[in-house]
Amino acid sequence: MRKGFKGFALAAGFALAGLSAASQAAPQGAAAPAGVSNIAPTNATAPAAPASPLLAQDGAPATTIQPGIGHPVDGRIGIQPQVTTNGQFAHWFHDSILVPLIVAICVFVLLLLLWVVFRFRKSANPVPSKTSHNTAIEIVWTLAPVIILVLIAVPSIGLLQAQFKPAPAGAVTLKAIGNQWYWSYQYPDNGGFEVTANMLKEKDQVAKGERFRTDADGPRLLAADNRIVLPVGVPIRLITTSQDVIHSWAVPAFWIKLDAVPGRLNETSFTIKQPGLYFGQCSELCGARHAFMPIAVEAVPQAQFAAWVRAKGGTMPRPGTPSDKVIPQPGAEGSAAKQAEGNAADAATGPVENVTTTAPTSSQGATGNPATGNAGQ
Ligand SMILES: [Cu+2]
Repeated sequence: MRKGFKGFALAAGFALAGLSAASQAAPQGAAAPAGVSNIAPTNATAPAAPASPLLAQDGAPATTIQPGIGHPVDGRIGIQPQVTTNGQFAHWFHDSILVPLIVAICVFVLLLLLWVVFRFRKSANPVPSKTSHNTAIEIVWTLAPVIILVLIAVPSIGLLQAQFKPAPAGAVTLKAIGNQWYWSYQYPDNGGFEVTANMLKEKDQVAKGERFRTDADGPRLLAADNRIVLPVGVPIRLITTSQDVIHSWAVPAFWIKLDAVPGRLNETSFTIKQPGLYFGQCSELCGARHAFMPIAVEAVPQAQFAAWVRAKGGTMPRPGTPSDKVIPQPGAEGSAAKQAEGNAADAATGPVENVTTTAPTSSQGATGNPATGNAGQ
């Protein structure tokens, strides 16, 4: 709670500052909120980062929403367009194999029923047949479903296997930690910085001066104050765990839904094929605000990812070097809050790049909507 109040106080401060500044439509040059920095070295020395919702937390141009990709669409039926190999295969398997098969079987059974009902109705068939067995037809109606199921099982089990394939060497590790009711993220291979993502509330739900959702942030209930950034074309090792109850990290466009279980690490891997903005939600009933812990992922080219990592105070691992960073489990001695000291020490001794752009690691409170961008509107 204390953190929440602190966040609110900051928000109010920004609101006052914002009164004299400008609205979100203000041109480049408005004052940047504290804690926000640019990733582009060219902007590094410019103190004035525009406070716009079109910019990410670190001041970089946020990926904009692509129509129909990475988020649900009103009235659309079917699976979201997929941007991973497994997702594309599953999409094809569902649309081209399973649905036609199910429709064909349902139509066949329906026609059989209609024929039986009509042909053998009492008036047309007053004397019922005494036949009780027909070996040929019994073999057919046993074997046909077996063959269909075996044919489905082959690609199905292959897909299941692919979904649990361990990430290859050189993968970027993303650790997603479920909390009631928000997500926190760690990048263990990139210096271990943390990102906390809370849902952005609507304008009428926040106190004056607090940040609220705009269309640039994403759809209602899906927009998060901090998007996580992942590189395109690089395998991602997703590890999930939880601080309290079981959550589930799910992004439909990635074909990923992985339970986050307290005291346990679940792992899967995927490779995002196309840059964009992808939204998901916690998909395990986890309590009162289960519906309010969205996931927002920006998939960007590798160089941009590296710039974002550096802006967050992290480092890019050297090729072939395994991570030597040990991140304590949530709640353990030395976790998140106590990590700050260590990060400061790392920053002092580690490779120093873009010194002026190094941002503090993000670890705002669970309930704070930090004031950036549209405060005071
Ligand atoms: Cu949850």
